Amino acid sequence: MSRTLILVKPDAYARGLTGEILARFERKGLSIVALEKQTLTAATAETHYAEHKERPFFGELVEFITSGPLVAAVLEGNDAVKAARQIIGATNPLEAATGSIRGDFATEVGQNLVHGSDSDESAAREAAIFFPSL
Ligand code: 3AN
Repeated sequence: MSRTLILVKPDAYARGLTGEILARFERKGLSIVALEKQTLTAATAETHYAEHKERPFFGELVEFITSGPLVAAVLEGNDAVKAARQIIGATNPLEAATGSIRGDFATEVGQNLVHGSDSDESAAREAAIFFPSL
């Protein structure tokens, strides 16, 4: 068993897709270990996205992720990072497979609904940002 950190980003929350998205992870076999609605400060967002600091879209990314409430969750299951990323789909929603969250519900890379950790190390680092007492 391993864990991953996912974010139902502000676009998904505003569109009322939180339940739909969480249900897909649960149906895959991932269970919810921690779950909380949060609104991020710029400082927290910059910490979370630290690896993208030099990317041209970093400012946009921070602005978007702090633009409204999101739902953070720690999920647990067999190879949780890989399982969650399969459910989420490719970064660009227009390249994401039909049946994935991004493939089914999004068209823009800047508003791609969900974040999922990309490794076990990232999952541990990110879970500590959103759930420091876990
Ligand atoms: P993923 O979320 O699929 O792991 P990353 O880690 O490459 O993708 O990118 C992190 C986030 O940065 C993406 N979820 C997306 O919101 C944003 N992003 C990535 N590439 C671009 C881009 N070319 N333009 C705007 N935003 C981007």
